[in-house]
Amino acid sequence: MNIIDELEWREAINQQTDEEGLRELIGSKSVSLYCGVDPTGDSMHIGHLIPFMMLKRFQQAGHRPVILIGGATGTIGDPSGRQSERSLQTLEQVQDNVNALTAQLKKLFVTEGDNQVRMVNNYDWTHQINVIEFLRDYGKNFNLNTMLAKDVVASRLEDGISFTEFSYQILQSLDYLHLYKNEDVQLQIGGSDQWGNITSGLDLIRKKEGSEAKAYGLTIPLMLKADGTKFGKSAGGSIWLDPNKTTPFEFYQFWANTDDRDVVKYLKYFTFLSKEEIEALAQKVETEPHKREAQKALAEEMTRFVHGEDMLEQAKRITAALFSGDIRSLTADEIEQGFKEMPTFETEGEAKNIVDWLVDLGLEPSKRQAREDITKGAISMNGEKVTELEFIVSAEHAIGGKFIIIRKGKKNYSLVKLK
Ligand code: 485
Repeated sequence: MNIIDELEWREAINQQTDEEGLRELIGSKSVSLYCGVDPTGDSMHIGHLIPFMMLKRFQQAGHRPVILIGGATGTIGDPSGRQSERSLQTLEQVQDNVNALTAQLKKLFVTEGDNQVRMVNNYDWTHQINVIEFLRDYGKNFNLNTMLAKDVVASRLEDGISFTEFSYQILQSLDYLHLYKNEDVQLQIGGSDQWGNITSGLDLIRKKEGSEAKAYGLTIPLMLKADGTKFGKSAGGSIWLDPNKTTPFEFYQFWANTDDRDVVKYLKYFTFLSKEEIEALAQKVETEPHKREAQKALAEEMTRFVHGEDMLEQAKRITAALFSGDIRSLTADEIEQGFKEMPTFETEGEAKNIVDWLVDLGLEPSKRQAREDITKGAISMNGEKVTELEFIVSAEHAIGGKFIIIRKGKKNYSLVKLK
């Protein structure tokens, strides 16, 4: 299967500027292609990942990816997909974000020794362009009517858009021209919101390099969920790639909780599993959905890709421990990850009778209720039932000196932190 057929099978193509032309080009040689991202934050989320994974698919098919970090465009801010003007970030903020995103992307896509992914920063060729050069050499090639007609701009005209954001499309166009001339790049990809910017770059290339210039654009569809809610968010917000923002365990859980109606779509769209592997998993969703094998495969593939094998193992251990109640096998760090979203209580850690301890912390409403729950075996501490009313809780019970896990009933977990 060639790469375009594969992307079609994966339902990963939204629009193309010249379907036949691109097929021909891709079939004839190893093509350089690029995707850019702006340093508007210090981490990417899973929505950003998709176009970069596409780059990797192209790479696996023998093509040559370029990742662009928008050190220049990030100081302006892309108006695409936004209803209102952005506030400017300071230049220091942008630089910090450039560093953070560069490290994140390098970790995922630039492998030591086999350094085939080129990373570039548009600040390098943009910062020295002066205003006269900008207006004479580039501005002349942009037709105001065409610029105004771009969805992004048109949708903002009523409420207003600054000249700064309006000009964003020119900067991104300069990038494509620069990469076309200097890095042999002939294809730009991005999310569907990037269509206007990509086609604007192609217009510039044709004007400056001649109408025969072989350059193309391809966008990737927005991921929609079967239940109509926005993809890529959990109760806690975006799913970040930075493990300090979204822990590997939370990341794993996000994918493991995918709806049956979405899981095959995600396997195609996000993972590097083959058509045969995905078809076999799709079968499992039909015949034994309760086993959730497709979800497990998705969660494993994604967590391994973003966080590595060790973090995947950790996420699975936490998941298994929460399921079986065998909390003692977890380290303090694993508990912190696994119980981040659960009710948390704090104590000084002085030795105390279990009944008083539960009531004082607010884990039980009354001593009577506490005694009843303990006697009927409904209370576990760190995975072990506490049935003695005389039991004394102390700092010694804290895992790693930090945490005590209380389970009430089957799956009512609370985290008690020692101050
Ligand atoms: O030459 C370029 C300069 C900047 C950009 C691309 C090429 C970044 C682009 N304008 C942009 O804003 N991208 C978004 C971002 O940076 O957050 C998102 C897109 C999304 C997808 C993702 O980047 O909204 O569709 O392309 C990688």
